[in-house]
Amino acid sequence: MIISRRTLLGAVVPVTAATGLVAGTGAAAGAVGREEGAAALRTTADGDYDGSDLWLRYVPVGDPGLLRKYRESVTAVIVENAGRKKVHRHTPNLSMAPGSTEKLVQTTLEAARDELVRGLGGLLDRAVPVKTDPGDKPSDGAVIVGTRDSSRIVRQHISADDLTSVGDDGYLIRSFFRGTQGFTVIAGNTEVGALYGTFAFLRRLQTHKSITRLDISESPRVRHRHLNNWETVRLYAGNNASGTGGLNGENGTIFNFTGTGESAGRNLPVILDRYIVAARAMASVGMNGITINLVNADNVYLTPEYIAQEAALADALRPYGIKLALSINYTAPTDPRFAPDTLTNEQLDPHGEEFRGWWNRRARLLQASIPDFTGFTVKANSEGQPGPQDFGDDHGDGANAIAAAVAPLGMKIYWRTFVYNADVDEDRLKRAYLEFGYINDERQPDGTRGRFLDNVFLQTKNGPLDFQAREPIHPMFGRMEHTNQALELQITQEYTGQDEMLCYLGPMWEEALKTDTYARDERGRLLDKRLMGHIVDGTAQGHSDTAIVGVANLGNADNLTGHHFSQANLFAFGRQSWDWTLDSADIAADWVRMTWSNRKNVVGTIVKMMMGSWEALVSYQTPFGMAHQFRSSDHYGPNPAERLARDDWSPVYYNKADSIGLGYDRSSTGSDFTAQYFPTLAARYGDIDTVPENLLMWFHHVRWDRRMRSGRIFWDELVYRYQMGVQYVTWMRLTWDSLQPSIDARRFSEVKTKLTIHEADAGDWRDTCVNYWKEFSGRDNPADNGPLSIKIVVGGRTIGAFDPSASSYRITLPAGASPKITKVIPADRATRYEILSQADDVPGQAIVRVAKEDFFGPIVKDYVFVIERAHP
Ligand code: BDP
Repeated sequence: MIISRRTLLGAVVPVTAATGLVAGTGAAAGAVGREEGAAALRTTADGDYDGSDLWLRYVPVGDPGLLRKYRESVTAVIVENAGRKKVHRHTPNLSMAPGSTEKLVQTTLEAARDELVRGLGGLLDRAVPVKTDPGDKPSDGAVIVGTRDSSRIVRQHISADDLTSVGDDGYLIRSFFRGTQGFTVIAGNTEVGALYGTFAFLRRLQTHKSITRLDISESPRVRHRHLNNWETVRLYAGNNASGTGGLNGENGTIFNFTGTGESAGRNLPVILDRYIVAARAMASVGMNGITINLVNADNVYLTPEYIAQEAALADALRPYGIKLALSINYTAPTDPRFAPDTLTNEQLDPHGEEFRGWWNRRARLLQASIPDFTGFTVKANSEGQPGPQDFGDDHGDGANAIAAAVAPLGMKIYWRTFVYNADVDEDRLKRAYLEFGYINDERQPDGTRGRFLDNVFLQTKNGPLDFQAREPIHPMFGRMEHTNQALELQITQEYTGQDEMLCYLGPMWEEALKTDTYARDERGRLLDKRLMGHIVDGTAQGHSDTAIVGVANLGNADNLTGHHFSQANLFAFGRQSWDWTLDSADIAADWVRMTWSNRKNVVGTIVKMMMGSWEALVSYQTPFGMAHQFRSSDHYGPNPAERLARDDWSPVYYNKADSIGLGYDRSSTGSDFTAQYFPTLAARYGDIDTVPENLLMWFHHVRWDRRMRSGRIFWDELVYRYQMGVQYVTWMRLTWDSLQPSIDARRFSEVKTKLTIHEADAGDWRDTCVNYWKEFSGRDNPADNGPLSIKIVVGGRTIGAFDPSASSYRITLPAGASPKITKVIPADRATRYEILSQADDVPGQAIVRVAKEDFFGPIVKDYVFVIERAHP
């Protein structure tokens, strides 16, 4: 039976594994019988914990020795003048909803102080007193937070020069200890910097790191670290299982603008706990902005009624250093909702005063209530959204018009490059550069190059298509040297398993950010710093204004992200947008320690699950550079045969399956998209012999019988790769079961349920795709040569040709032959196997578990043999 997300929708799932057995982390470890539902019976004190604190849970430090040390080093919190620098508050009646546990603060230092009180109190399992006046000398064990302006101790111990180096958002954390006697200073140039330092300090305790000899100096590599919150689509964290809907008249969004019925009265300016939790979580990893609405923007967000609600939200987020922005629609000025201040289509001339004046007035209206409002995100001439091209103007004209209108207000325009007008080129991947590149190159009257204004960012997805699980980098990175460029990543898992599949995206972003663009300067010399991350952080080409944007996954579900493991993607996005050079495995380890447990085996096991999860998803969905095979209805499951009204929305357009092979030729013999890359990459990707195999079908039509680097032919390797993806998910499911004693009950069983669905749906991807490819290749599934292929000896006969995609195998024995498996012969010598059960008699069943460590992690397959007697 296939238990799929579509048939289940959130219900509790019965176990599917025929075995009911659980493996240890070593995959083929000993079997322990366990019944479904046992997790629910094993309630611990926090067994019902729902994940609503994200990674800011602050459970007591479990290791007694460490707890003692921490308690010695931290005995008091000192925040001088915490209440002095009140942030702007527009909304007089801002209030927490009745019964809230979070609270509103009015200064950033109050937020820092309260976080320390909460965090240290939880971690040290005892209250830590707060002092406002340190006296002459800080007491031993004091943790002092502030700026040179707010705190005398900071002034005495941290020089202005030292602080200068960390800029506006950075911080220093220094220990002034002699043995166990001494204190800790956390300082920033701004209160927000000090807040970031506070969270970094708490993170050290949460992850059981030392806190005594600290000399930490941190500052972000990228200036604007923003979320784009798509509040109505691709949101998999609404508290209603039917998708993005919410309960009690709420929609699924994290922020409630439209509550009616039972939820009426909970609209902003009523602040719900989750707003503050999200703000704390964002600040804890250094995010400093949020565009609160979908890129297919609804103009309602620009109406006075909505602006009043936005102002209230901005008030609540402001102490945490988070600034608001909005997505807008290019033709908003014509919307009758703005009457009498509306324009006609004729007045939408980007060079004219009317259009610019309108945007300036709207932006001033916003700024009057939200003084630190940062600007607009614009999706124009993309997927039916209007834009300058509808009126004979280009993206440069449109972006510059709105940018010029808001520049005097200090605001910026994030103009998206996700455009793909079919008239521009047959190959969708080429279109963005064709529409934007020439504007970047254009010589200006003053002799400089590039027409986009300084307060325009071109916001570009990491890959040239659309957030697929593996894409090559977008060729515009490095090519837009006269333009500010923002990188857009998708945190919400539209194409990476939504809220059902465990898929940690840190390694994917790391792969993209650390890809060498081989960018050259105008004289053709390779740049020194030219990884995608260097382009994005401005060091490659000397840009000082820089941005990374994450399409967010926050909803109103109890755990805010739908899948408990999707919290990790939000966390990783924050960490990587602060410092893209970080190692995604280290980030995962921090998150696991903060979210699940600090026990060594738990950390190691969960990190291992996370680290292979993305490559596994690539393998069972779109291996070897296959692109977009999603069914159009929901972008969750597969439909490789789908042909839609638009060619470039259709899986068939991307797979180009035929009797010769599979994949899209974008080399010079095909669409020549590869020519958009710098020469080194163009050559590497353009040649089927040098392109990395994991990008193969992005660039080439691959013959079914092509010899792969493994020695196998493409068809065999392709099928095995689909199988390996599923086999990894099997390993994750079994491994998660082994963690039951260490994980609180509710979250354990919720993840377990999802992994069961995940495994079934991964199998669906494999089977749907492979069966469809078979119609073109005319080949059968390979059997005896895969990573987990086996033959068995039963009743003296060697039997093989077991297709690893199958869930069970029928074996017919001659009369008199014993049903015992006497030998298992794996194809790959690195494979381990275990006979989990044997048939004593016929008809009967035997199970052989086969496992190995492959390039992205452990893979497991249970061969279930149904053994029968031949009828005479
Ligand atoms: C696609 C989504 C669509 C978005 C679009 C975008 O399916 O909902 O509107 O991206 O980025 O992936 O604008």
